[in-house]
Amino acid sequence: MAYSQVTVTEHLLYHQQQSPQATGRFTNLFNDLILAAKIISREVNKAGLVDVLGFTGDVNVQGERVKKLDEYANDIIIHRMERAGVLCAMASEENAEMIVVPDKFKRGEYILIFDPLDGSSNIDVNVNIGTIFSILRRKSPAMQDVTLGDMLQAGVEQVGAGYFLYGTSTMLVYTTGQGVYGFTLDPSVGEFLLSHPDIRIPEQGKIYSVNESYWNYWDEPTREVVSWFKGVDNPRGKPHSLRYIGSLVADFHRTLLYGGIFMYPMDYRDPKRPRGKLRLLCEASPMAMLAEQAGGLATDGTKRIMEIEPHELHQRVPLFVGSEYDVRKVSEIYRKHAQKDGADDLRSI
Ligand code: AFP
Repeated sequence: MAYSQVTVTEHLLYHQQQSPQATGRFTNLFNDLILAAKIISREVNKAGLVDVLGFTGDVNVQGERVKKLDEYANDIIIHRMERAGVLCAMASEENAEMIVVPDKFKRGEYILIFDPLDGSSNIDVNVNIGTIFSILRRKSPAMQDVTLGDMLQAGVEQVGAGYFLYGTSTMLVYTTGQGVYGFTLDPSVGEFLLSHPDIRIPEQGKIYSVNESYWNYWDEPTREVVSWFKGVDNPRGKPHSLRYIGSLVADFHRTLLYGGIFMYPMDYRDPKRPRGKLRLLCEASPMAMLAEQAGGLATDGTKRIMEIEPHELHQRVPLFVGSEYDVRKVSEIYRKHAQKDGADDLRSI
């Protein structure tokens, strides 16, 4: 069968058959999520035509102004997924607390963590946005109430991760730990068709992606990292090109296909509270799983993103993700500074 004729459902069923313990519940989860994304995609595509643009005036848990389409996407996913019969709980970037599937619906063992419409500040200018998701299996016994502890799992525990990209075409890119696959929505038949089988991220890239306006908020090691990508001291002998959309799904998608690195480092906007912006559970962890499954890497500068143990639902983390060579370079520079700082500390004793 030619790639372009394989639907995402066929692809999921094929992988389900490869696993003797599979019950089909995971495939059901995916199918419901796909339906929610198709509805969001339809609304995003006509965003300029109907009265869904503009701010609602509300503020979400991250202190950002919420747009109508964010709310719409959030509501659609929650509505569909609580009825899927396979989830026990969800967490959304838009909700402060975890969302337990109500008693009136059948519950299952899976947990869905998602960012319903990432990059929403780009909606008004018709730039790509997306839905990011991470799928976990609950740790506590099914007879007990699901707890926050069930949500706070390191990235290595994810059983699936991916994103929907609403762009020039709508795409689904996902992994269940057996490689990364990309599907493009064919609007004429309403199906996601396999368009990018077994995506591999190039070992070294030519592009770096970072919001460089924060230069004055960065520490010395971070400035050295970014300077390295602008420099010529690399196997190509040329500076990396800069590309930054400001929508993680779009910047990550380009990085996955073309290689290079996406960075959102820790900054010192508030010197007392240095922090990254991106959320560990609904942004960094799923992107890290995709990157690793495609042969790339993801780090916070010192630790592998996939191994970071979360301690709160909306925890933020610095993120460096992309081609293996480029991400290793980042870790190398941070390590060099950490060793130097350690030596300086020793000298000052
Ligand atoms: P919005 O959803 O508010 O547009 O934020 C998008 C985002 O979380 C992520 O998609 C981008 O990579 C990042 O923020 C961009 O942040 P900066 O504007 O600080 O560069």
